[in-house]
This record gives sequence, structure tokens and C-alpha cells, in this order.
Amino acid sequence: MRQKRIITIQDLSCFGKCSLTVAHPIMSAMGLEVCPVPTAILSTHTAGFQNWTFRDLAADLPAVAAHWKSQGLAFDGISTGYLGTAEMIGMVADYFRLFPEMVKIVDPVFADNGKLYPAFDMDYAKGVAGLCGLADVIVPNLTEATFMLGEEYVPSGYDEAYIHGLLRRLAALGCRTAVVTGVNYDGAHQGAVAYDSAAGTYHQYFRENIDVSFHGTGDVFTSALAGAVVLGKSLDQALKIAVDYTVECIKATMPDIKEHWYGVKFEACLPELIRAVNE
Ligand code: PXL
Repeated sequence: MRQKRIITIQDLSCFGKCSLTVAHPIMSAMGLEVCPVPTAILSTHTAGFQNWTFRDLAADLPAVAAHWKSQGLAFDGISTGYLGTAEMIGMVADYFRLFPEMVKIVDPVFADNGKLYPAFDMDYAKGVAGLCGLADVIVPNLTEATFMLGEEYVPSGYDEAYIHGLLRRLAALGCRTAVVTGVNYDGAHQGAVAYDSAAGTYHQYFRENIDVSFHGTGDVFTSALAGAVVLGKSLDQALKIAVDYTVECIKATMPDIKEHWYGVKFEACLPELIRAVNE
């Protein structure tokens, strides 16, 4: 049987443990054949560093897809993350059209904690909302979810009815399944909540809340979730695998938080992820 094959399309931040430098190793460890498409090369990520380099690789995106198509290659999934420019959103949509058999997982990656990342504006947010409409599974945090819907960001004090409503409005963008990350109802637990609009079912998985914030945890979460979904795990299993792995990565990094603020030590926890996937 052919190994499950997934495209991961996002930037390559050479330092900082996010996007491709976490997605590729995580999904390889899960047993997938990973085909990375870098949208841009940056010296570091843009959250906490200054004066990073940025080389736009947009021109390569259509050429890579066209070559793959000409070679008769097929893919089981695609996972998208930080792209870099609005122009790339349409190019990623073309990948979806060229390889319609793929499971399409879109992480919007343009904002967090109520704020846009430095490179983006609300037009970009609207463009990504359109891409979410073409996806099977979308994985926004609460900031991205509300910004894409043109709603006010609610940092805390919301309840389950609010999150379920938000998920239904996200699914109405056009995707089958919406997952919202960073949900914390009671101050003591944090997790992810999902809505499968075709089945009409809600799914959730929570762990203890750890009151720290590391960069790149969203990318770690989405990589594990996308890998699990493409491997054929149920939504409940995929949520558990991704939340547990993210929590373990945070815990492994906590003792070193001052030195290691820029990302999590995901490598140390790969053996646990491999066990969870093969259980
Ligand atoms: O982790 C998301 C991410 C990915 N890539 C780059 C980023 C960010 C978040 O700031 O700057 C370049």
C-alpha cells in the first residue's frame, strides 16, 4: 500500500521552530510522506524578532504544481499555514483545484491574541476566509476565527454556546469541519473544539491550562492534527493526538522558557507522538 502523502505549504523560517521546520519533521515522524512547498524563506519568524529577511517564492508555487501534475503525482492531503502575501492565497486555491482528491486542511495563520501578525491586514484575513471555504478542515485560533467572520475578538468569559455558534458560522464559510484552538471556558482547562457540519456533531478535547504562551504551538497543533486526519484517524482521535502532543511540547520547554521563548522543543516529544499515532 502506498504511504500516505501530504503537501505542506507554508513559509520556511530558518530559525524559530515554526511552519515548515516543525510541520515536516512532525508529519514524517507520524509516518507520512511529506512534500514541503516553501512559500517564502525568512531568516526568523516575525513574532519577537526584528529585521528578518524575507524572500518571496510565490513564482515557484504554480510551477511546482504544474510539474507535479505533469508527472502524474497524486496526494492524499494538503496542509496550509503561514503564506506570506495575499497573492499566494489564490495560488494555494489552484493546488486544491489541480489535486481535488486531497483532504484539505487550512490553518489561517495571520493573527493571535487579538492582533494581526506584522505582515498582514484585514484584506488578507478576508482572502484566507475564502480559502477556508474551499477546505475540508480549518484550524483557526479564536482571533483568526472572529477576524475572518468580521466579529469582535472575545478573549475570555465566553461559554460553550458561543463557541458552538462560532464554529457553525465558520463552517458556513464552506468547509466541512471547523476546529477552534485555544478554547478556555473555566480558566483551568484549555483545548480544541470542533464542529463537523456534515454529521452535525461537536467534538472537543481539553487538558489542564498551562498559563504560558510559546510561539509556534499553533503550527505544532495543526501539523499533528493534519497528519492524524490524513492517516484516517477520527476527529476525536485527531483532536486528542494534537492537543496531547502540543501540551507535552509546552511542558518540555517550560524549564527553559527564558532562553527558548521563540518556539517549543517539539523534537523531545516525538516518541510520544509516534506511540499515540500507532496505538
Ligand atoms: O507560527 C506562525 C508563523 C509562521 N511563520 C512566520 C511567522 C509566524 C507567526 O508569527 O511569523 C514567518
